[in-house]
Amino acid sequence: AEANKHLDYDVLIVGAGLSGLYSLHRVRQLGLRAKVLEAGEAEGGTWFWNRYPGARFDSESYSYIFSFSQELLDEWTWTEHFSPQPETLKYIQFFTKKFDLKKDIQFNTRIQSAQFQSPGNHWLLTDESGRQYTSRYIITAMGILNQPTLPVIPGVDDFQGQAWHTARWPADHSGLAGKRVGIIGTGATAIQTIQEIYKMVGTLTVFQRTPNWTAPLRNSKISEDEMALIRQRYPEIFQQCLESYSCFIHVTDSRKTVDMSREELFARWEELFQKPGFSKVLSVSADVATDREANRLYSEFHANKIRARIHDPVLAEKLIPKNHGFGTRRVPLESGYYEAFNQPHVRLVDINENPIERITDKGVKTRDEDLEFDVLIYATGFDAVTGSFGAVDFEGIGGKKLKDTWSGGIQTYLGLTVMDFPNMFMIMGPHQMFGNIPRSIEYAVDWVADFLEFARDNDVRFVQPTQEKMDSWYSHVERLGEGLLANEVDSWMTGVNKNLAGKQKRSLTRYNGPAPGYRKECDAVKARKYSDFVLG
Ligand code: NA7
Repeated sequence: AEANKHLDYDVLIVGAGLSGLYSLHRVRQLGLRAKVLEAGEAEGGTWFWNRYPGARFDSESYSYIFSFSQELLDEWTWTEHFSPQPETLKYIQFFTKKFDLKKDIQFNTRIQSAQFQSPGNHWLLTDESGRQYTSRYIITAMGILNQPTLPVIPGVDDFQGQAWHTARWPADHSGLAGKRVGIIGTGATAIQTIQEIYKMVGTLTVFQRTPNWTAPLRNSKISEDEMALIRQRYPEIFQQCLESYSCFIHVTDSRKTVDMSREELFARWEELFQKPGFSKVLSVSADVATDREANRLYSEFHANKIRARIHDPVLAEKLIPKNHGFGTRRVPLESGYYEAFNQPHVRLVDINENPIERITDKGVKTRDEDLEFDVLIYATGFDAVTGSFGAVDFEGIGGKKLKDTWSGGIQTYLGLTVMDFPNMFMIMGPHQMFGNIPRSIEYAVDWVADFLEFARDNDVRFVQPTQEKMDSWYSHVERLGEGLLANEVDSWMTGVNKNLAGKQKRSLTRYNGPAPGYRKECDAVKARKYSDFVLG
């Protein structure tokens, strides 16, 4: 830290969501001078911005939080098995207060550029207002879904009613009562939104391009007694997360689908279907994710579940995905989504049959109809994973731009670092383990903190991976993805966003393998005392 005295900070952290908050806590524990720069007016990141009605975890609340502090686990009480957004935000506020993090967070500060300074080996960050900040290291903690994208439809600016993206929901939505509302999109966000807002609006029209698989969440309240039991079970819960493929508590069935009789199979699937949470996604046999026939059978099982819930058989077929199998895109969990469509005031417009031609001043003009709305909601997703990086002008050694480095495909080492962008660590960067996000965040932040401790003790002022290491990481991640049906489908997980010119083709976006394998690789790099990196 002596060597950094002329700099404003040892470490600058961009973003005050879970990644940034925990980074700040860990970095401060090392005695380093740190600051979090956050664009929003308060902490919470994803859980600050996404406050649409119905926003909630679809992972068990007590598995989807920080595990590092026994005190925090003891003091916090969850009231629902799948926490709604307001409670999650309160948890984050509680955490922030408990560890006195706010004094080192600067809100309302949107970083516009980040330039690596060589000579000097430090970073220079500039915010929107032109204010500058210097530090030896930077940690990007910007989130994987934080740049909302609007649909590319002519006339989006013409609409004279109220319109917003789900990630920019107005604080007060009492204005929806009795209104004629249209919603575009049927992804995870839309599914959670639709199943809530149909209860308050006058009419709801859902514009669907691709139906998604979704299955019952089966949320329930947590009593005080149950919470006491959960507290006792925390070590066991986190151990389960540690051992599982993607850090969830659900255990994959070790049997092969083809080895099971039809009776056995359907009895098992029915059992999983009745359970709360991701069991129906994660506790089936692993071959459902790779074997076409297994996947087809399981998809058909779910299609029949949908058919049983939708009164109109023609409508039911429209709501059943035909071009991608169950689990090949992120499966959100629902509470009454299908029942919404049985209501006379809710209508589905399949835009493959009746395309949207333009947004007008009064609503939406489809090929066949002129529809009028008071409110238009865009549940149209995000410029995922790399979008946060695209929003900042990252400049590395020799004026190299990060967007150029990644233009032909994302390159990273461990999903944590990039060559030519020294002293920069990414939390939830591309090619990093996603799965249970808080579990992945905790691991990545701990790994980075361990490195910073090493750097502090060994007076390291420069760190970057080599091209060779990035190439081998890319091949490793690519190899792990072979045979995954999910990688044959367009989604934000495979780097596709049809509303963005640069994201029309699939690319390698996330780490494709099991979390224990990811951690093994990263642990080995640490055990080698970071000799995989160029250190200076
Ligand atoms: P998603 O999953 O990217 O969903 C976006 C939805 O919006 C999806 O149904 C899209 O259809 C639809 N969309 C996007 N653009 C258009 C246009 N131009 N016309 C019609 N429909 C469109 O984002 P979410 O916010 O729902 O979820 C993101 C993640 O957040 C989720 O996985 C959770 O982990 C939390 P498409 O499928 O592209 O045909």
